[in-house]
Amino acid sequence: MGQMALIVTNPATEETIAEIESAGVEETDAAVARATAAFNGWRAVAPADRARLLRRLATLVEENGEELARIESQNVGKPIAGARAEVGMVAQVFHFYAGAVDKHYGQTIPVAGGVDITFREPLGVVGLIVPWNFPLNISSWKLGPALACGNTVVLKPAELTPLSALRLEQLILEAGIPEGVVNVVVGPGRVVGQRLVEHPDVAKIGFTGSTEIGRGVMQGAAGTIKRVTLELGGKSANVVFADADLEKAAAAAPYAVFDNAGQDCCARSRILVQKSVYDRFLDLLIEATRRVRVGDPRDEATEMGPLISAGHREKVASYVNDTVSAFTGEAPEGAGFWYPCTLVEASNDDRIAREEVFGPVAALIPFDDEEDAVRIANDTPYGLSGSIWTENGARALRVARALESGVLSINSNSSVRPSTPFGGVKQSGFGRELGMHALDGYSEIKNVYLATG
Ligand code: TXE
Repeated sequence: MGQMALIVTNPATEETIAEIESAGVEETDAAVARATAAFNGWRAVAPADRARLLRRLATLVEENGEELARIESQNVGKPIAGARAEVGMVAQVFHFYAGAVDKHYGQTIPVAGGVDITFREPLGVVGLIVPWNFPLNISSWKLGPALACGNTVVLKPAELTPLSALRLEQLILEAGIPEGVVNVVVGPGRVVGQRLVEHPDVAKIGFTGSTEIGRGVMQGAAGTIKRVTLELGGKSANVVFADADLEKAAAAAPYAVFDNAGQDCCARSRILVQKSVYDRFLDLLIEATRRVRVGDPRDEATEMGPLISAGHREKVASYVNDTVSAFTGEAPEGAGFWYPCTLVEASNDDRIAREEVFGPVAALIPFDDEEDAVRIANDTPYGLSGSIWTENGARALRVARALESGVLSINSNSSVRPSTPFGGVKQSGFGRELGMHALDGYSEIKNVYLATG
């Protein structure tokens, strides 16, 4: 039964931008029923035609890019320039999976007495549960491979940020993807999300969100032995060695944690710096952080907007309150959930260095040598991303091999590209999104033996 209206807010102004009827269990079941009914038709669409439909969707995302970027900027508080880049990636992701549809092959395996063939079969109806930090982007990372493999979908955006998914749903239909193949359901996680996790007709949950809720998703999925892919929290390290190009590393470091106001699972929120260059690096970092332009997300020059909500701002502040900040930047006053860029000197045992803050707050931690750096970087329950800054190529690769992390970049902050696998180890989750690897999470291998005897 439909529940009360869901109020959607612009976090930069605190104004209501939409009121949406919130779905409940009944609407979720209806969406699963529509997706179930559409499945046989969708899986039977010829691969080249499925590819063409995904390509048309990618083109529609490009053509409507400015509108989508504005929706995302207004609903999440993202600077408009960054929102445009994110929408650009969404189109690239759909282009990539359009190209992947007919390149995800089975095999023939040498056996005695016959022929053995593997097929890549779709799973059925998949439930996609998405957070509020990159609503459209993360939706596309899951939708692209799910649709390419021939699954049908129920997509649940975060209740704070449903607007871009609702617009995307219209574009999906406009692209000619049949009705029922993608169904967006807006409602509370503990109702709609929970129902998807437990629903007997949902074959898999693709989840991005907190480790805590991810744990519940995994438990809930056990009842029906659902497949799950979990992209969870992070506490990634940005490791700066004394032999790094310090100017370059310091100029990049703020954007590794203040992008999206730090509400990024890949945020390199622990900055590990070799002791011999610590003071110099700190000076450079403060200088670079001072230059981050915080303000109105509609302004083309803005680099950082507000946090998502008042409650989230309180949570972020609670991490900083009992520490001594090395630097606190400027943030607008008045309406909006603003929080300044903050640098804190810490030990890896401090709460601020152990838990995901999910705000523009970086903890600086000194280290002695390479061994010490690897030890500290790995001393966390998480393992999603990270950066290594050094001009020594052998060291870069040695440390990259030693770090417990699903994604790493050397002399860069970059974590995601449409064609390369993305995902975590340890309590950051499992399964890979993006690239050809994501297709494995949205298909099942069927083995068929034909006796030729
Ligand atoms: O995440 P939730 P929240 C982290 C980050 C942040 C914290 C809380 O530290 O501060 O999580 O954010 C749906 N069954 N990350 O509360 O609750 C929910 O509706 C099924 C890291 O927003 O995990 C939303 O669609 N689904 C992360 C999605 O789960 C449920 C991104 C994520 O919400 C559910 C976001 C339930 N019982 C937050 N309860 C990252 N790593 O990128 C909620 N949901």
